[in-house]
Amino acid sequence: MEEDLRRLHSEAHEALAAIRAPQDLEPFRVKYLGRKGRFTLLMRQLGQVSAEERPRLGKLANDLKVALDEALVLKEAEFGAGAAKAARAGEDLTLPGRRQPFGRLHPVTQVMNEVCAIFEGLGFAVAEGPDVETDFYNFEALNIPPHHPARAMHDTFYVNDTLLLRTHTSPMQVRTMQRERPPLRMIAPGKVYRCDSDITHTPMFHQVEGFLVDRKVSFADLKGVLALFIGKMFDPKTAIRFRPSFFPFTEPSAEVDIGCVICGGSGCRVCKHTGWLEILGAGMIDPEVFKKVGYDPEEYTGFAFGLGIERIAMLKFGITDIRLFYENDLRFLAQF
Ligand code: 2NL
Repeated sequence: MEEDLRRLHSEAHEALAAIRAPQDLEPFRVKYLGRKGRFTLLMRQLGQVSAEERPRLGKLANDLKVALDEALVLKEAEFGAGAAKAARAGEDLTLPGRRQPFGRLHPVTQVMNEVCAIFEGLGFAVAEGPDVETDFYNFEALNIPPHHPARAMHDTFYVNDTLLLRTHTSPMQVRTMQRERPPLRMIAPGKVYRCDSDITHTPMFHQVEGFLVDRKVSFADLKGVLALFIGKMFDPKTAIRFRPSFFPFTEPSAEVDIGCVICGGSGCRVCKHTGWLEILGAGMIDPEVFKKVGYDPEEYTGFAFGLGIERIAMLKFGITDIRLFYENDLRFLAQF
């Protein structure tokens, strides 16, 4: 019996040492250590051994079995964690892994980050705020009283009588002026909402508004800051022109055009053969706005501007339909 045990033990260890592939481990375990395995069957014969021999042989059999169990565990570890289990399930761990596709930032996010980085580089702070606003912050404080025609122009989504989805990010600038004193320079990036939808409008789009307030701020400061921004955002040699315009919250007001980035000014479909593209609106903050936030318009002046991110992204990337940004088609999004 003792000899049988020792022979089986050394045979099993040799067989284990010869194993080269993880899928051979499980047949080995069944053959030697399974319920009907050779070691198990031999141990059952202990019942026939004489009573004085039984304790010693019983202990020997058990020690040899434990040693074989441990050797099997070590062998499994040699093939790597879980390899033996995977092999039993018919998986091949030598196959190369499936690659995770790389993601990227949405083109609107890319342009948004770029715009913010340029103004942050000029020392502007960044302020974000809620999409649902009060009538006061979105309209009243910006010199747009009830029944003003500009309200109809903004195609507002109302939540109830006093709450609405902000139509621009100016509310954050109003809050900042209420809370702090000049000198101030800040940009407000974020989502804005207008009930409008066609190839150049979506009901939600992104805007960056900015403003600067101090003593003796002039229109020349506005021109300087915007020229710097446009030079960094587009080609540094891009032509710029200011056209007189009107906003209830600025006086004087201007719309800013750049030389067409598509045709270089000679005229094409994108610039409607004018050679110019409108990229933002701006102006000197109206004294009425300063009064709403408790600033003395005799003491302070300031400029403000607003630009649509989707519009800039369309010009930069040559996209003709704004709705492509929001269809989540990876064939489109993966190009940026
Ligand atoms: C446009 C025009 C503009 C402003 C936004 C502003 C904000 C305050 C006071 C005065 Cl708190 N003005 N913002 C000024 C001029 C133009 O946006 O076309 N945006 C897409």
